[in-house]
Amino acid sequence: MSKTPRVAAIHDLSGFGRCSLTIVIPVLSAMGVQCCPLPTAYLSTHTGGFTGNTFLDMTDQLAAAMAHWKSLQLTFSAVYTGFMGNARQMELAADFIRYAREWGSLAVVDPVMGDHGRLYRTYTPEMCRAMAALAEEADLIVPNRTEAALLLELPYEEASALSPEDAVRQLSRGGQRSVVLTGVSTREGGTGAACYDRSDGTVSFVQRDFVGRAFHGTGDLFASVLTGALVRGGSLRAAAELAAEFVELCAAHTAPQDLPLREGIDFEPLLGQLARRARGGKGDKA
Ligand code: PXL
Repeated sequence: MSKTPRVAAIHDLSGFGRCSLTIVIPVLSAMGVQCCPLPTAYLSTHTGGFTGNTFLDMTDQLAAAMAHWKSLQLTFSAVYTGFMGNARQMELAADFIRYAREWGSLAVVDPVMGDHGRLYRTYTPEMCRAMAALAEEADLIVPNRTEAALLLELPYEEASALSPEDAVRQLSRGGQRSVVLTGVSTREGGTGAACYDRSDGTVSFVQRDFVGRAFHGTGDLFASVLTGALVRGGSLRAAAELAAEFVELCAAHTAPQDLPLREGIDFEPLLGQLARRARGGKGDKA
């Protein structure tokens, strides 16, 4: 049996713009983790800053691929979900998590729905309700502040006024799931995350410099590194540290290039560094 951790990744594939599977696959691979994609949709570009993108809904393929994998009794270290095309896909993802959990799999749900106080263009209220139901299945959720408000069913301003500690505790639903809330700033010029670890009930913070601008794809980059570090045996806090550090590194590399924001965060040249950090450095016990 291979010792390489294996992750089932349920996200969209956007051809241009750097997000979801074009981040998840290279990041997990660089970290020494086998990524098995279950694409929810193919889009020519992501939906942030581009108009006229194509959208091929892959719900039927998703259901068929999951059924095939179940028939093969495939096992995974984690199921990691992100951007969904419709509410049905979230039900399928929840069902797949329940299957994989029987074999000991961790469920990481990035409840991708929006950012900066606004829903992504393709998300409907019905999809947000389905995402909340999917998040019920999670061992760990990784919302940004917009998604936290949606999960807490609070107006954005009200949710943002909660202290990060209160927010993650409320999002944990009485300690049922771990939470890494992103977009948390604890000092001037800083950004990072608040982490609620359900294994010991503690809240901790990771904080790095906010460099440049809010590049597209940073949420996917953060959650992918986090997931990779966790399945390699790191603690939640160490995994969040590594994720925040790598996002900062990539932001510092991207900022001076002055690329259009919609082209995303220029992480590819830094994957070698991530691979070295994942193998030996802080953020990973393996
Ligand atoms: O990064 C989140 C994301 C993922 N997938 C698609 C998106 C977005 C955000 O805009 O449009 C297709």
